[in-house]
Amino acid sequence: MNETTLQIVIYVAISLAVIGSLAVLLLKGRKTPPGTYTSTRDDDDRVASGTAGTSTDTLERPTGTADDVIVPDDLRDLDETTIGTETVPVETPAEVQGRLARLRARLIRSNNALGKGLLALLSRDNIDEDVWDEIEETLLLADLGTEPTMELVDALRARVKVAGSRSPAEVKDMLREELIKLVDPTMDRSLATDRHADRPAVVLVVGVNGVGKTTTVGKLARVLVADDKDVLLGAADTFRAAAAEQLATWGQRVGVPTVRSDVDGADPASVAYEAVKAGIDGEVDVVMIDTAGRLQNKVGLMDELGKVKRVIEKLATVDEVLLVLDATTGQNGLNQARVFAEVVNVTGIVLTKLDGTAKGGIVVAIQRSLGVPVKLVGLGEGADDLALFEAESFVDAILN
Ligand SMILES: Nc1nc2c(ncn2[C@@H]2O[C@H](COP(=O)(O)OP(=O)(O)OP(=O)(O)O)[C@@H](O)[C@H]2O)c(=O)[nH]1
Ligand SMILES: [Mg+2]
Repeated sequence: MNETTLQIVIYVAISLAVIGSLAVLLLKGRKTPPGTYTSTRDDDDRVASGTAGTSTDTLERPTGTADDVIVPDDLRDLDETTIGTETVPVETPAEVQGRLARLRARLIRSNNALGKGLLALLSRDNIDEDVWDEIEETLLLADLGTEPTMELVDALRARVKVAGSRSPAEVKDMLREELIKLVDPTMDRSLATDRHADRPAVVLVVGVNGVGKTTTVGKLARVLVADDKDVLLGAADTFRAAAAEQLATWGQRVGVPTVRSDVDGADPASVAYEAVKAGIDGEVDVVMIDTAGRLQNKVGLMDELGKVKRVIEKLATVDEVLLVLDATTGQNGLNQARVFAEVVNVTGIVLTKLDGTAKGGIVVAIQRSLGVPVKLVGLGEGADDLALFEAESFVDAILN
């Protein structure tokens, strides 16, 4: 064998060894994209969260009641994202305080016709029955709901009678006061996101499909990060393959990890459980769980949601259940709200897409029908287009 042949043999041998090692690594590896995710789990973890005394190789789906099932199979592929700084640059979220006032242009654009219309009608010298009818119609068209509309019209009638002639400024003040009363500034709109002594606050986000749940979780993560909180996300929407990816991307943008399953159709309750467990172990302040939303009349979805909540409650309390509703869907949104409220104890409403509708009255209608405050409003698709709701700023934007 001459020297060149020997060199070729050594070269081929080294190449084979490198390829072999890579193949072994790949076989051991998981399905997640390289560089973006690293598993924080090992086999011991899986056994610990599975059925005691069984090995990972022989784990089977446990039988028993649905509430007890933390399905080990589903847990096998749970990953926790690392902060994907290489692929998604970490951003600094916008200041949270006063966002509604800053985003008022969006509300003015969509809801100003309502305010302007009411002011014009109420400024007429002679407000006869026809005008009152028009006022009533304007309010109903804005989705205020029958009862609040009647209340407002009665209050305005009484005040107009007492006031006699009115300057435009007086009319505006009067309408502002009465609208604020309806929107109810006394409702507690604070978010229960303060960490408990030994565990994180848990926020569950629910709603039918397409209303903006995942977007809201992403935007809210930014609000909490801006407030200096440690946040962890749980992708309990296991129905759609892209759902976890969508959520994880939101998280990565503000350096927040996401617990997810790579198995399509994995048990959402398992993912929620693992997320809360990771949140407890990692001593984070808030764990936020995104859920799937198919039609509310599917009993299965409702059962699933109830189970997600009960399973989380084995580890922690669910401090906040946010129901996301699309403001553009009007009455339909109210029906959805009632169905969800029967299954989970809704503690706050997130009203999305208020930038795209003139039906701002839905705020009042929803609060009345559920007895639950609107806590957040979505005013656009941008990352920081989510604002804490404030009655005064909202009414001011409508009447501007
Ligand atoms: N204009 C506007 N669009 C919004 C707002 N919030 C969400 N969206 C858009 O609504 C669409 C649906 O949002 P998602 O967050 O995916 O909705 P989802 O409820 O998670 O949907 P599923 O996961 O399919 O149930 C996206 O295109 C969002 O950008 C908002 O406040 N204003
Ligand atoms: Mg979603």
